[in-house]
Amino acid sequence: MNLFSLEGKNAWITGASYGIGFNIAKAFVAAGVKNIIFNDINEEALARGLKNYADAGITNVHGYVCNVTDENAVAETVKKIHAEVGQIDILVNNAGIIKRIPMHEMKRSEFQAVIDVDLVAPYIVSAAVLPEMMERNEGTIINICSMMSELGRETVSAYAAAKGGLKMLTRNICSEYGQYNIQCNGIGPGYIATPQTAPLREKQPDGSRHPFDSFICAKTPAGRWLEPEELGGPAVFLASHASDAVNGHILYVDGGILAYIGKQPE
Ligand code: NAP
Ligand code: GCO
Repeated sequence: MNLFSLEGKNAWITGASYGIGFNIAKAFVAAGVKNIIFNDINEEALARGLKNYADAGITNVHGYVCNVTDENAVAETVKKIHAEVGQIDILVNNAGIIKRIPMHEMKRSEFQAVIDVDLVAPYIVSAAVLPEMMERNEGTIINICSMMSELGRETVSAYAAAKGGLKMLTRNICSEYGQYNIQCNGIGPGYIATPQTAPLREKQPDGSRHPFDSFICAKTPAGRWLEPEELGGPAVFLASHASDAVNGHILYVDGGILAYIGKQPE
């Protein structure tokens, strides 16, 4: 038996048109998943995602337009997935946003928007898939957390509040639904080179590196940003039978940031 096989499984990864979610999908396909299901916020984003999957040669993919903060849209999407694809064996709550604004300048609506996508949506989507998982007495939920589930920094108050909350939602889903043979774990990515972090890596007008770019390399033992592909292996582990006894755990995939005080300036 291949402990890491996902053969026969259907996996729904939210917001997986590109970035971390898309790369987790690619790793799931390599591990033999039967169907990848993903959603994005509108037709245009969905079409871009479908093209990315087609370009990667992935054909067992089902895309849906669904805003994960909209309870009715999520309920409709779950119904469609059950009818058109089948049971949802694995759910990855990946869709996320960030707003980098000093907290005292942030509007309540901006703070709320981040909380809605990064914390409330994982509750909405998990609550929508749990009943069927409970009926089958089997299921896996993976929540994409963050360094900001543990650490703060200037300008990301809403994001840190949401991702800290998501860590505890993960532990609570484990506590509440472990009795149904449901595992809920989190992945806490470090600093990953995706569109979300592109502004932090932008070259300065004089061609020099963005100060945050240098800062993150100094904070990461390997001295580099991580690539979204590097989240694939940990996600396969948490989705597969290899991790059946792992529950309520946040697996930090951070290249060692949380272990390291950082490199002193030269
Ligand atoms: P990304 O490149 O910005 O991708 C996020 C995806 O979520 C996009 O496809 C986006 O769709 C989708 N999305 C946003 N709001 C949505 C909504 N309401 N409904 C449906 N889909 C929605 O981000 P990423 O870097 O791959 O991040 C993925 C996850 O990892 C996020 O939860 C993020 O917070 C987390 N994370 C990222 C890093 C990092 O360094 N990059 C580190 C730790 C954690 P559109 O853009 O197409 O609208
Ligand atoms: C930031 C970043 C982060 C990361 C990530 C860290 O502005 O500090 O965007 O918050 O994206 O979640 O793990």
